[in-house]
Amino acid sequence: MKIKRFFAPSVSEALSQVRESLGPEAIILSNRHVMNGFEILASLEDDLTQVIDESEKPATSLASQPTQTSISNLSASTNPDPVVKNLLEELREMRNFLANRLDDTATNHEQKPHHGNQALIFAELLALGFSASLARYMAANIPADLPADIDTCLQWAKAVLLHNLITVNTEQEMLDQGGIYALVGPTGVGKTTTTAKLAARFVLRHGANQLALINTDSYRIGAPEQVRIYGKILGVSVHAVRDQNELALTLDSLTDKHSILIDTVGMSQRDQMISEQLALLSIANKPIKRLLCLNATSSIDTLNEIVEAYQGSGLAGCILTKLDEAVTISNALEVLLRHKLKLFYLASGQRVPEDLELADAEKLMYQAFEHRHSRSSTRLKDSELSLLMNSNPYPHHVS
Ligand SMILES: Nc1nc2c(ncn2[C@@H]2O[C@H](COP(=O)(O)OP(=O)(O)OP(=O)(O)O)[C@@H](O)[C@H]2O)c(=O)[nH]1
Ligand SMILES: [Mg+2]
Repeated sequence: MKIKRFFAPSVSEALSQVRESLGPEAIILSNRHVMNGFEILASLEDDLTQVIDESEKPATSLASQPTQTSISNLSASTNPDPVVKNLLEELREMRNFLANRLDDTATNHEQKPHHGNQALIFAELLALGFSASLARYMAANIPADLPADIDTCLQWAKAVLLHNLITVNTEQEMLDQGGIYALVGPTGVGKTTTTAKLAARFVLRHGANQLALINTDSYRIGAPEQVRIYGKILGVSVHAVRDQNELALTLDSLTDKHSILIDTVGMSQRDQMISEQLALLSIANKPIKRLLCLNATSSIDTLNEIVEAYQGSGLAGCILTKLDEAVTISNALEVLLRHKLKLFYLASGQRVPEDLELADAEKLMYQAFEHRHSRSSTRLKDSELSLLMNSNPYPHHVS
């Protein structure tokens, strides 16, 4: 038997050499990773058939058969020896199996850097608290030529997300420009407190007589009082309204004001009354810009539902509240990115007016990625990651 040795830097190159030299019928006897490359030992099927014939002779009483039997002879034979036939069949299967495995290995080996980065960014984004759908999207779009290095991959992801995050850059966009703003959102998210913080910020820049506060919460005991107290402290006029008519009349009486802030009733995103509130705030010739207050500690799914419920004909933007209580802000950032919501302010505490600042996209993204260094329960171990990437847990689902 003639056994040939082939050596190349990669499996696929070694396999090509085998095919070139011995043709597609070559049998791969062994393959192994050696220093600087791969070594494959291969032979031609005919050569191997001879060896089998020789070795099987004593055990299979082939004495009467010709010693030099080729595969074609055997298969063409009208009376082939069943043992030899079985052995040849097994060898053929083994060769095909090995060739397929080596092809797979070669493919995996060649694509490894890109696949590696895809797995890396997928796992990292999950650990940072982003959703599987965002992690999947980012993994699918990571450039193939990015070096296989965790920091480079994370920098790329951060830059992409940062590019898509919309924030106001200066006070000019709201407090200086002026207009009518209504703070809307679920119950207890911090609408009244944030209204007071914004009012204080405005008074410092433009004076108390340039601002008016309106409260639409006449349902709950004590709610109008809360705004009234803030108004009194700041020296700003406060007006309570019960319906759209009263709101329109009040706005008509406040045309001399630079800015008007409306504090609204908190409503669950599943409350049918949200559409009524939307109607209340839709007054002809009086454009009211709605700012949605989002609690940064809420989950991605909850925040998504809230944005969808409050979207209406369009939100001017949003304010993130309770950042001081949030372990990570990736959930809130993902929702802003998904809905292309402009972020105005960040509230991170109960103190009025101190705990309010302008949104800073870079700082927020830094915070989101900084979470990586803290321990995260969502972080996968390397072994779990390879399990995830190499198996299909839902074999009956077509992805
Ligand atoms: N930790 C923290 N607490 C906040 C923040 N903003 C508001 N709060 C607190 O959250 C609670 C509810 O605040 P409100 O301003 O009354 O909330 P709201 O959205 O007006 O509530 P409803 O009018 O009942 O819907 C209060 O105890 C506030 O002090 C914040 O940024 N961080
Ligand atoms: Mg309130």
